[in-house]
Amino acid sequence: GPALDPEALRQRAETVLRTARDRTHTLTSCVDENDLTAQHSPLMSPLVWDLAHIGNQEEQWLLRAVGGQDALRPEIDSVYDAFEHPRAKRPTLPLLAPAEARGYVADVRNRVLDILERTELRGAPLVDAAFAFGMIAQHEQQHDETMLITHQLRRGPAALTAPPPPDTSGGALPDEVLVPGGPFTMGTSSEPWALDNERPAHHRLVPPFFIDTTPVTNGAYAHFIADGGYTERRWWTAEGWAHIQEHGLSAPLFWRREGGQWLRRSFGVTEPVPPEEPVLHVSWYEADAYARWAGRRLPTEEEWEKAARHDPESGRSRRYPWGDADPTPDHANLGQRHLRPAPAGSYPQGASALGVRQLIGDVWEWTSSDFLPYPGFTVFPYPEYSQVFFGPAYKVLRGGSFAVDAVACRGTFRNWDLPIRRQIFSGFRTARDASPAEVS
Ligand code: AVJ
Ligand code: FE
Repeated sequence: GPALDPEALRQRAETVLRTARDRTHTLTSCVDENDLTAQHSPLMSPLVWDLAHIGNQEEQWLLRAVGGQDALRPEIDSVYDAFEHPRAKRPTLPLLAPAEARGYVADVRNRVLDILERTELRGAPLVDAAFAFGMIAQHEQQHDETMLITHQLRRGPAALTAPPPPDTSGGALPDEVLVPGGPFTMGTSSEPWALDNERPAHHRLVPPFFIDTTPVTNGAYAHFIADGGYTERRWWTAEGWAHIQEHGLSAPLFWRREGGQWLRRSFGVTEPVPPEEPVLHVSWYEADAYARWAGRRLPTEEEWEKAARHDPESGRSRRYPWGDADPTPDHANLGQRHLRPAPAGSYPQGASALGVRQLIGDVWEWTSSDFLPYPGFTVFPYPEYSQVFFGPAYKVLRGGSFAVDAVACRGTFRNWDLPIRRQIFSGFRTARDASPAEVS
């Protein structure tokens, strides 16, 4: 954002750390001890693992690396190392019990706030502009989203509730928007808390294309299902087809057909699938098949970012679709204020320069692109954040969901996951090439 003076920067770092901790508290205090230590799905860690892992990462980066202090609990580093233990095995580890884990994260945080008070936030890359503090706030928020996924998978009555997002979708919108061809600036070299995979800023030449004005809705997705989408081989890649056969998939995760209508389970509540909301809990394979059925394709990652950031008047790339100002509740559905996406076409104030809606917040959007480094990429500060995942196994998702906090979301932010994943808050929009006649 705009360059902050040292005191404002310190205040901002403290605020984002506190916001993350409030959310962590909400997610870990609304269920009992059994629910914290149980494994609600083999896809996820016990909630109490995420809790202590949040504290352990904070200890490693802010207490040890920035503060230069000795380890508080060196013996637990390996228990909370995500690479040593797959999620399915984490319940068998000697985890800190809920009360111990709470005490540990609070102890780390108190020491970190002291360190923040006395660290000069300039001079070395890790502390410059409070980078490591911003990185750790983003890390905690990413695990808060992971814990929210665990809550969604959890059986039993609702533990979390939230009001629905406002419906600001009034008025007819065009189905698609033309994004003119030409160069644009992708990635960033100036966003202080951008993570390594978002860097550096570089030029890309993108041919003209059309992109959906809004994410694909449940109603549209239900047409795909009703039209035999899951039974016709021709819409699917070979891997996608094999995957849906092997697992017997015929609808998004959490959907169920009953009495001639689609129901879904959403945070402990079963409800009719709302046709106007963006579709949620689909894999890359499903998104890709839908797009082919619709006679379209997924956007590439660079197309998505150009649609989100390119201002055709100035030729520059914005921080967010609406401009450079940080998100407010009028711009986007972020931060777990709501537990669902807003109806397609909502958030007119969050539209891009070209009129594309809901690029930020609501649902993560699958792109057709593999997760790869940008030209000039350098690991910072550790290879296990991004570098070890680069390659064809992972597909890029963009834009964030209702479960993403603003600190971990911007026009350049990149997420990635396996193409089979659908417990994540994933949806998509579609695109197509623009023909020469449509461009002139
Ligand atoms: C960027 C969301 C894929 O949760 O696996 C958390 C973020 N990295 N701890 C993940 C992350 C290390 C990461 N994603
Ligand atoms: Fe982590």
